[in-house]
Amino acid sequence: MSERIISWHPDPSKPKYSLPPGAVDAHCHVFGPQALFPFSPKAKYLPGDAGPDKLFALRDHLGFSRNVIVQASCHGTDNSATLDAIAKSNGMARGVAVVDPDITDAELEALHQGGIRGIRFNFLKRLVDNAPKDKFLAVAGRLRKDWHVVIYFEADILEEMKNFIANIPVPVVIDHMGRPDVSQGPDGPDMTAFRALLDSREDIWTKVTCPDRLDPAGPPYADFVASVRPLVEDYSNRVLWGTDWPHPNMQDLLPDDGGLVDVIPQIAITEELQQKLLVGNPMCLYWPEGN
Ligand code: 0GY
Repeated sequence: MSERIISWHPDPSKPKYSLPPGAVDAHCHVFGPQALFPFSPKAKYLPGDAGPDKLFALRDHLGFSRNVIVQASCHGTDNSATLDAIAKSNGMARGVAVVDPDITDAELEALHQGGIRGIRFNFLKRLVDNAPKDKFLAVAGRLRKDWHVVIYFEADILEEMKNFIANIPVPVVIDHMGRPDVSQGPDGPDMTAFRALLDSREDIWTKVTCPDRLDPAGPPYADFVASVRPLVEDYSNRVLWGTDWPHPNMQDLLPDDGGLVDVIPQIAITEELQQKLLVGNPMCLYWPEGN
C-alpha cells in the first residue's frame, strides 16, 4: 500500500440550507498529517493528509460551529492526530477515541482531559482485523458514566450485536444507523430491525448520516430521505448528524459536502427537528456543561 488516497471533494459547494447557530458536525475525522502523526501499520487504507486546518476551513465554509472528531481506523489506537485537532479547535471540537481494551484508567482520564467523550467499536471487517466483544465490554465497564460508546456495524450483523449492545453500561451511539439498505424503504426489514434495536433501550442514539454511502443512486438521495425522515421524527431526541468528512474510502464518489448539508432539511423538516438534530442532541452528548 503506497498510494495515498484522496477521498474528499476538492471544492465543496456552499449549502443552500442555512444551519442553525451552534450547529455541530457530529461525525468527521482527521487524517494525519502523516509527517506528524503516522498511520497505523494495520491501516486498511492510506489517505492523503486531511488535518485540522482543512477540517476547520470546511466547518466555516458550511456554517457549522463545532466538530466531533471520530478517530478513523487508519490511525489505529494512537489518538494523537484526533487529540491534536481537538487541541487546536479553541474548545470547538471534542472527540471519540479508539483504544486498546487494555488501556489504563489514567490513560482514559488523560483522553477525557484532551476532549474525548467516548470510544468507538468498529465491527467492519474491511476496516479492522478483529473486534473482540468480551474485551470491548470489559473496557466499556471502566468508562466514565458521562462517556458513551460509538458502534459501527452493518445491517447484516445487527441480530448478533443485540446482546452485546444490551450489556454496554453507558449510552450507545450507532454510526450511520447500522448501514440499512435504504432501497427497502422506511418499513423494510433493515429499518424495522433497526427501530427494534432503538426501542430496546432509551439511551441508544444514532447518526442519521452518510446518504452518499447508503444510497448508491446519489443526489438527491431519494431512498435515503424516504427511509430516514420518519426515523428522525420518531426518535427526534436521539439523532445526530455529521458530514463524515474526509469521507474515508469514498474516493470514487468524492461527496459534495454542501450537497450533503442540503439533505438535512429533507430528513428534519421542521425548525424544531433541525434544532434537536444539529444543536440540542449533540450538545447533550458532547458539551453537556453548555457553551
Ligand atoms: C466512516 C466510515 C468508514 C471508515 C471509518 O474509521 C474508519 O476508517 O469509519 C468506512 O469506510 O465506511 O464512518 O468514516
